[in-house]
Amino acid sequence: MTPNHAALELWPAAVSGTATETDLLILAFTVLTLLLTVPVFVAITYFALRYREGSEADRSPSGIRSNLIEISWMLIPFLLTLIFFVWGARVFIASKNAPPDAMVIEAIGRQWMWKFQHPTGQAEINDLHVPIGQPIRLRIISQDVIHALYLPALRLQVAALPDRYTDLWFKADKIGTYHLYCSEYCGTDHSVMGGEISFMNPGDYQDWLTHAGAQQGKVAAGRTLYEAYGCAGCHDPGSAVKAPSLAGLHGSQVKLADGRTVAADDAWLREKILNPNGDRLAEGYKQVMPSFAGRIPEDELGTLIDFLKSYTAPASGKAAQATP
Ligand code: HEC
Ligand SMILES: [Cu+2]
Repeated sequence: MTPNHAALELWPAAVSGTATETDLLILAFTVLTLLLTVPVFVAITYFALRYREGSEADRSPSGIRSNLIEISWMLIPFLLTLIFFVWGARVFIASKNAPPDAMVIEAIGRQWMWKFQHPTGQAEINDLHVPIGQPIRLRIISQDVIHALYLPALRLQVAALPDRYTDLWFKADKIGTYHLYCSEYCGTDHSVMGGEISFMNPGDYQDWLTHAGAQQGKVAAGRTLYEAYGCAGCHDPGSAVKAPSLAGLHGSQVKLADGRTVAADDAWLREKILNPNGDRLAEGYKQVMPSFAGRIPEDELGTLIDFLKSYTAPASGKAAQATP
């Protein structure tokens, strides 16, 4: 697909409701700013000419003293700009809270490329294909320095940080292909760290997925990693090491040896795997879990966490099975 961005555009295309609303917000705020400042500049010019040195203008005091005028010139612009505070805050908060049914795509920044991984396992470099009409959440992380994922057609930009997940979500409603960029200076080839995002009809997206290679699903791939890195050797029932079962762990509350209780979310799992012996020891267990920092690459870590997320409590007696 060739990108359908014109060489010279006055206003970049907007492909989601949020993007259109962001434009409207900026436009309306610009108009308000003009309404509030243009009269001031016109008045300054007028008075500068009318009362210039040597003019015959009447300079006797006008005698007008009105509290009403004083209060209203301050209060009305204040209230008008406050509307934009509320409006802007609403757009911002909505853009931070993905609907729970959003499809999650992994985005990993590294010097100097973006890697995207679809829930069904397909991965792509620099380009991203997504279906329209469906909420999509990008779970973003960096494997080295700070990057930022910038999607102008969606009016969204989020930093990609090492060691911490950030996210953004959108629901596109127009098909098309647009630029995506890294917008945080990240070294020599920062300027070429980018590609294209294609918004496709759901049917075309399915075709694309098939085309991109029907690979092992992410959960199944995660199970493979879970075994390959030896997690299963300690954590599965029947192991010689006394280690807690990880089935049903994601989303639960975990008791730590130091008495704290933490929520086992993506970020916490990630920290636990990379640095298990910091201050994250589980209550009633010994410090035997090795650190996997530097051993598991970022994309595999994401896959592993996806597996743990879907890893439910085992049926009684038999080994735990992940729901693919
Ligand atoms: C040598 C054995 C061993 C290996 C290998 C191991 N773990 Fe652990 N793990 C433990 C033990 C023991 C604990 C409990 C003590 C602690 O919190 O460190 C634990 C705790 C955890 C916890 C916290 C569980 C809770 O209830 O607090 C998570 C999550 C975890 N491991 C994930 C993994 C993953 C993922 C891997 C593979 C990449 C892995 N572990 C590899 C032994 C191991
Ligand atoms: Cu970058």
